[in-house]
Amino acid sequence: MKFKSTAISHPNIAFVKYWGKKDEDLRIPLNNSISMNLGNLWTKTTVEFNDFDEDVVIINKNVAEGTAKERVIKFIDRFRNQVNTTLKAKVVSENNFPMSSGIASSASGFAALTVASASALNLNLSEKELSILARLGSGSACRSIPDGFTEWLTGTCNDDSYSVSIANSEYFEIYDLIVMVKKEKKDVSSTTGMQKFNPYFYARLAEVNENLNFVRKSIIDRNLKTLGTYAEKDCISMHTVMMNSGLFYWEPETLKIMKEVWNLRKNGIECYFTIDAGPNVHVLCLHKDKEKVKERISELNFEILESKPGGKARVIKEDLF
Ligand code: 2P0
Repeated sequence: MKFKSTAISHPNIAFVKYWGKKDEDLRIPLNNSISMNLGNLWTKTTVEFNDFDEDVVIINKNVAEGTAKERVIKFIDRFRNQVNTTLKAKVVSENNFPMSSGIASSASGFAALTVASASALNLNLSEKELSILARLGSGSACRSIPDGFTEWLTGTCNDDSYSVSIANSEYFEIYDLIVMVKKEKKDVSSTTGMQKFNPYFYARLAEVNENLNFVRKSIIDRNLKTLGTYAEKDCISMHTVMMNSGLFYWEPETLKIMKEVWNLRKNGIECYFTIDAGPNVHVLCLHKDKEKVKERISELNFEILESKPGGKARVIKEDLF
């Protein structure tokens, strides 16, 4: 019997953000979050359990060592424990987007690793079980398991903190234009950053349910105006919390693009921004405005990565080794 399988998954962009945990080890978040899978970007991961001498992890053709390798092996151990095996693992993973681009490769990375590992060991897991396992690797990874637009339900314990699909990837054709401000790796990781608790977390929690309700409904109604308005509000709310922990992810160019988005809107071109734990700006728009937005931002000399909504994390036939 062959214990080998390959999966593909997409990173995601949150419209209502995850920032702060009520349980660090289990990665149980303080609030629900809502995101869209980015279909044009992917991670493919092949996992094989076999009679190897040692565990090997290769990411983007480089052999992983140190903490990066340890995080993957700790994750793989959960699967080994489930089936009571001591077989060693070979993990090979590739992204079609630069790891240093500020797009969370941990989300698509752990989602693909979850689906490939479960499939390699012939575990017949539900989407909910896969999402729970992915969350233990990296919180936002649980949102990359279901299809399209997904909501991570906070839950109270390991068994009820997972993501569900609000709408599939074909339901609402919106575009994320990722404006690259800086390609270097960020100084402070999200995991470390969100541990720096401060009083503004409470202020954010007081308004986040309203943002969730509007964003969830705007996806169902296919209403970019409401989605964008509340995504911008939620992004600024999260960055306020971050800044009060001494984490300034914005660069001058970040603000320049934010203002350009407002300017474009004033001129009748509908677009909205959101920003993750980094300086790059995600500009959301409909197909009809996409080329105009791209043209204007290219004039300001920024590189753009474009994506439409993506599907769920799934097994594919082409192995990477
Ligand atoms: C999000 N981020 O909702 C937010 C917005 C970053 C800013 O989820 O500690 O890498 O592994 O659970 O998943 C990034 O956090 O953190 C993230 P861990 P993760 O997309």
